[in-house]
Amino acid sequence: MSLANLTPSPGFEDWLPVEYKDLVNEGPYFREKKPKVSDMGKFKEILEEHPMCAGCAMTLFIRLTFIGLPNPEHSIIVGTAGCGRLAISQASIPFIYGNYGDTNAVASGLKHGLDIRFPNQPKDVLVMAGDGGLIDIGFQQLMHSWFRKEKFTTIMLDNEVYGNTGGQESGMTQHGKILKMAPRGKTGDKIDALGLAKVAGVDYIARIAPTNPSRVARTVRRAVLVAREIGSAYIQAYTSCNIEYAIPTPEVMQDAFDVEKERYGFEEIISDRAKEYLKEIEKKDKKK
Ligand SMILES: Cc1ncc(C[n+]2csc(CCOP(=O)(O)OP(=O)(O)O)c2C)c(N)n1
Ligand code: SF4
Repeated sequence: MSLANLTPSPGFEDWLPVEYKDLVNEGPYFREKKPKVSDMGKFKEILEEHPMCAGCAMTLFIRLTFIGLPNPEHSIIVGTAGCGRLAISQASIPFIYGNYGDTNAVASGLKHGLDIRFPNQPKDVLVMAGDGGLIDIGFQQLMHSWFRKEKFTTIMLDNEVYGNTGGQESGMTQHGKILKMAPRGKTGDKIDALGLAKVAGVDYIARIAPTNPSRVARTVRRAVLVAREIGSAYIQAYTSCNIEYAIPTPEVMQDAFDVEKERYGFEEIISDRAKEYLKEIEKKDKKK
């Protein structure tokens, strides 16, 4: 979506809601200098309202993702069934609803189509889906998109449960966890999705919890830039489900800090060619 698409025709402006006008005038589209996380609250965000549970960490992570996009006006998100799409689909960025499990195949086709249709304008494709949608039902397509080195970013919203359907265990649930619909406790281990990404040759891999907003935005930016030029990118984000894990809303952030410290520390695994590329870009950014 370009700013030109969003800008209202003359005379029509008076009839539009103030939020819409704010987005066109103050939002992060086409600004010479992108707004920073520390400016949140001072500019119109791409996502502001959503119907997800109060205090859900996933929505915080999604908001930060949108701020981190290097080129929101030329980004497209592919999502699917699961909690995250409730917010992602409310954002003013094109959203494609893939069938559950199909996201990475849809994104592969979409990315190739966009490259043909817009040879002179890079379009950033991102998959944002839950752990169930990616590591269980979408596993085959996830892995094959990585093996094919498809140039898009996959973000796993890892709440370690099927949140949207009431608490079934997923491949990313920890061993032994008792959930509403896993009353005997999970028997298998949490799948090492980072390890799988590494084996598949993904060029940019990161594990992150939403404890440091600027780091989330920077990680998203790095992933998208690598996917634009080099190869696949994967971000695995701890985005707790306060409902299924019975985390009181005021303690959601404390839980994120605790889990980060225990087992979800920030980690980046970057291929040599992606490192070189990021070094160049970040050098140019600093000069600017
Ligand atoms: C093919 C298919 N199977 C099952 C479902 C039902 N379904 C909808 S959301 C969901 C679970 C979502 O869990 P996850 O992907 O982890 O996302 P979360 O809701 O936890 O964010 C399931 C099984 C579906 N929509 N389509
Ligand atoms: S069910 Fe869990 S993951 Fe889904 S919106 Fe509610 S708190 Fe967030």
